[in-house]
Formats: sequence, structure tokens, C-alpha cells
Amino acid sequence: MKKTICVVGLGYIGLPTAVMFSNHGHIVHGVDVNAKAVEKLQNKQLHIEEEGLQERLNKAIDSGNLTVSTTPQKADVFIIAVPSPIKQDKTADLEYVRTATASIVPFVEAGNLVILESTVPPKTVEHVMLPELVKSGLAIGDELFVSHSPERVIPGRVFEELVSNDRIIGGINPKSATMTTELYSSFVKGKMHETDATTAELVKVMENTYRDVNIAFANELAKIAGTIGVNIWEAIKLANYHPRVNIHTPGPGVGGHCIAVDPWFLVELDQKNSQIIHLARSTNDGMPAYTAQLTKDILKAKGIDQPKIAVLGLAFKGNIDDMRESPSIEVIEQLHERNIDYIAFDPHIKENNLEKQTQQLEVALDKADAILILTDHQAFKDLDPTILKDQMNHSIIIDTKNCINRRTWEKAGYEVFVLGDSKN
Ligand code: SAJ
Repeated sequence: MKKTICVVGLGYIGLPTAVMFSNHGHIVHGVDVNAKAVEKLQNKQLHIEEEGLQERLNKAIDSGNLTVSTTPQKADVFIIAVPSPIKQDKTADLEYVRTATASIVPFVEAGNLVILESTVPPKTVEHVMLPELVKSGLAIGDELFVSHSPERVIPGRVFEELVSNDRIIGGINPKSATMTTELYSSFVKGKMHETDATTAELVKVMENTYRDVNIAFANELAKIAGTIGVNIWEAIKLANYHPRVNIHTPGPGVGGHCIAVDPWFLVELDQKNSQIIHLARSTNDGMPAYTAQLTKDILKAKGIDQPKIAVLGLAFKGNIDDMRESPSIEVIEQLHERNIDYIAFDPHIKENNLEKQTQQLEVALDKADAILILTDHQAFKDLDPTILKDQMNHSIIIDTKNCINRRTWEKAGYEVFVLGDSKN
């Protein structure tokens, strides 16, 4: 059934969600506090990069089903998809969720549904949202329905996963859950699993924490492999042939706005019982320093004392344009602390956010002593080593993601070093 939907927060999740509902026949109004982003969207220009988003946005706006502005308006359904970061002290910052909820209160009416998509610490719906929604004067659960349906999509494959992934639907009561399931069934082909709001909050945080702990394990194994002279990538691949083993991959750190953040929600809620989670976080946070030291050691062993390197990859993972919480930033700081000069290049980051960043690969490679790959962009996998070689001082490449073709680079005369592969 056709609904009017107001989506608050037009970022990596809110915008694709708004566009999807619009293109499935609903009348959607998107809201963002960022006036610049709103203006761009009104002109069908994107402020974020996501595969397939541009054509879907064009369609949504051209059909008249999607409008955007900086203020909410009346609707049948309100969807909140705003950031839920952590503060300096690693505790949750729920001000965006609170403010976004407060912003819709003047517009909600009896029979409306409010859905929170942002990933939040368990009990946020109960302790942060409901106290705001109650101010509408509506009876919560009888007149105003509320649920938490956490997004689960991976940047870069959002439109595929929005449709195919199963969804967790946590209602404050069964009616809220049923209404939410009905709404998402406009485009979701995966199963929808109904539960209560607090369980849904925990499930989402658990999913990302599982990944963080698993990656920390892989990073620890990579270091152990260094001690005993083994290629951890080969070892993990072989271990994963076991039907009940799924070890993740090591790397220069864990970035993004989810996996490096959500585990702290659990630590904050129960410090005493979240020791593995805490240690995993610290292990992953220590990987940029490990990467910088590895780089320094490799270059020192080659007799290069005042190195200048080309850092390739600033996005927090491959084929996306998002630098949020990217381990590359910390790697660069750690390189600087070790007196290693650098120029960074990332074909997906179109603005220079760093002092020593270039938009041209040739500039990054010019007179470089080594290439340090921090992100597994397809563009880096496709690099032709023979073209690049002449510009550099030394032919050394350090691959922290095990993403280049070692043979091709060696054939071109490069010395190849891979994080976690001490068979070098
Ligand atoms: N990483 C590793 N080793 C791995 C996997 C990832 O070092 O084996 C690193 C990546 O390089 C990156 C970081 O971890 O820096 C996170 O990347 P990711 O692709 O694992 O996850 P996100 O943050 O892009 O998306 C996650 C997803 N959650 C899970 O896979 C459980 C996504 O489904 C969620 O929607 C998203 O968090 C979210 O918004 O919570």
C-alpha cells in the first residue's frame, strides 16, 4: 500500500533508503540538516558515492515521488537514519538520534509509525527515543508505533543488499513490528525476523562486534605468522576450507563508522564482562602503528634511512569514497612519527583532505622509495607495475591487503612485501 514517508538523515543509509521507497511507489520526503547536501540533491547531484545511486536518485526525483528539504513534514511513517558515533572517551553520542526524534515530534499523528535505522546501544529506543516521542501527547504503542529496524547493508553494495538481506524488525510491541515488516516488504526480498526493539538493537551491535573480534584474531595471527615465518593469507585460506571455520582477514586496521565503533557500545554498557571485545578493539586500533613500523623496518633493512613513500588508499575499504575512521589516517600519523615522508593518493577520494595528498598517481610515485597499499581498491589491483617503475627511486611495494598480483610485480622487478606473509 502506498504510504507517505519522511526519512530523516540523507547519508549513506538514509538516502538509498529514501530512493528505494520512492522508486517502489511511496511518496517520500527526505530531510537533512546539511543545507548544502539538500541543495545538491534537489539538483540531482550526489554528496556521497554509491554504486547505482545516481540513476535511482534521478528516477525518484523525476517521478515526483521524492522531495528533499531541511525540515520534516507530516507523513504516515518516519524513518530515522542519522549518525550514532562515539565520543573521545569511547562512549556513545546519541545526540543526533535524540535531536532527529525531537524534530519529528511536531509532525507525528495518531496511527503513525516511527522507525529507527541507525545502529545504537541496546535500550536507546526505550531510553532516548520514547521520552521524546511521548511529548507528542500520543499513546506510545496504541496511537504511535515505534520500531528499530537496523540497516545491515555494506557500502558499495547497498542496493543489492537492501533487497536481498534478511532484516531484523524490533518493535516496541508486536503491532509496531508488523507495520514495519509490511512497509519494508515493498522491496525487501530477504526474510524479515520480528522481535522486540532491545533485542534488535543488541543483534545489530553483536553482528559488527563479531566481525571486529574475528578481524582482531586474524591480525593477531598475522603477527604470530611473522614470528614463525608463515604466510598467514595462505594459512587462513586453508583453515577456511573447514566447514565451520570463517577467519577474517588481517590488514592495516579497522575503519568505517560501524565495526570500529559499535563494540564500544557493549563495553560501555558492561565493562566488566566485555574483556574480549575490549581487547579486540585495542588489537585492531594497534594495527596502524604495526603497519608503520613494518614499513620502517623493511625500508631500514634496505638501507633507506630517509624514505619517502607513496601511500595508496585513504578510503577505509576498497572501492568506496568514505574516509570516516579510516585506518589510513592513523597509519600516516604513525609514519610521520617515524620520520617517514609520504604523499597519499586515492582515486575515490576526490578532495584533498590531507596536507600531502595528490589527485595524480604520478605525483605520489615521483621519486618514491616504496609504495604502501592500504586499501584494496580495484584500481590498485589493476595497476601496471611496468609503467610506474621508472618514476620511483626504489622498486619496493608493501601490500597490507594482499591484493596485488605478487608475480606480476616481481616480474616487473619489484620487491614485494605483504603484511602477514613473512615468507618474503
Ligand atoms: N576489515 C578487515 N578484515 C576483514 C574485513 C574487514 O580488516 O576481514 C576491515 C575493512 O578493511 C574496513 C573495516 O574492517 O576497514 C570494516 O569493513 P567491513 O566491510 O567489514 O564493514 P563496514 O563497516 O563497511 O560494514 C559493516 C557491515 N557489517 C557486517 O558485515 C557484520 C555492514 O553489513 C553493516 O551494515 C555496517 O557495518 C553498519 O553500518 O553497521
